[in-house]
Amino acid sequence: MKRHRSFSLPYSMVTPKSVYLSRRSLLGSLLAAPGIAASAERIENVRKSGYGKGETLTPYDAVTTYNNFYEFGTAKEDPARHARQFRTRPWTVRVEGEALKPRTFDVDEILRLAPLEERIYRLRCVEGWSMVIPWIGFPLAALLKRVEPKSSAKFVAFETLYDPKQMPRAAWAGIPLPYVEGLRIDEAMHPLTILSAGLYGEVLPNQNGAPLRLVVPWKYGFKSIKSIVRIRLVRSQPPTTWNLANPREYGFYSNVNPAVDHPRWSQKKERRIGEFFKRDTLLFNGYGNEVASLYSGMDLRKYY
Ligand SMILES: Nc1nc2c(c(=O)[nH]1)N[C@H]1C(S)=C(S)[C@@H](COP(=O)(O)O)O[C@H]1N2
Ligand SMILES: [Mo]
Repeated sequence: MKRHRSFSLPYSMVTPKSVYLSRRSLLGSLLAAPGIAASAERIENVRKSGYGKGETLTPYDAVTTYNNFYEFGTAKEDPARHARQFRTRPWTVRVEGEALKPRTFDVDEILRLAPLEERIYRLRCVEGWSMVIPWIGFPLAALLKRVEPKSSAKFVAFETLYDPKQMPRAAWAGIPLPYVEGLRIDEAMHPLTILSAGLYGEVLPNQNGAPLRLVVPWKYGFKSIKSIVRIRLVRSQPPTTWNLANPREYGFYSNVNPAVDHPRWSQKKERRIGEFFKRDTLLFNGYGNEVASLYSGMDLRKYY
């Protein structure tokens, strides 16, 4: 499952940023060569948070070359190769539905709504691997509050851009597109739930979901939808891509739970990318102190 790749020096480390940016378009085709990582701009004014302090980070190279982003291909190395030319500006996000002030935001306006924080979160993929990633982001609640949700808003539905012209491999994704995801309103408003625009101090690489993706650390990775263009406050539980693709294997909640096996494999253990021995998978991915109360009284085998 794990691929070993040679480390490539971020281009921005060897070239002044101004030169790098002006050459960027000329370099487009060169950077499209496999194995050359186009490094992104640094994000300024990010405050550290306490989340994940002391945890060993998954190397940048693994975080940015071992990805799931089926719109750009289904192999782990596909998104890093095939999302290079993906256009993430201009970019707008429509926030609508059961809200008093629905509206369309420019992504750069969204990034100024709340202070940006670095948060080190564990990400556990349903496939059985995990990573530790220093995200840059802010609570999703900060954006949702801007449109003033009505009390009728019980769930939140998210949608990824679907542009077959920019995503020629999407036809072979094997899942319905556009990619859609959903959260219950209390999950969406939870302080652990963030929108991320960066990682490792830099603007989010396209393959990781630029310009804006969700990160929900106590749920399997597929809930963390990438490259969001639409967020809808809704009255009832919205459809989600993996549940549509295979409802027996992927439920709406998809909380990390070592006691509930995937129908085709155990979820008791996981491989932290970069480590040799497997680790025990933790209930709610280890975030139970913060989120277990959201599910009190719910049968987590039924609501998987
Ligand atoms: N639009 C979209 N979002 C997506 C996916 C996808 O295929 N398309 N894959 C999901 C899965 S299965 C995982 S594990 C995470 C991976 O995030 P990462 O590549 O940044 O580690 O993104 C999730 N978000
Ligand atoms: Mo995943």
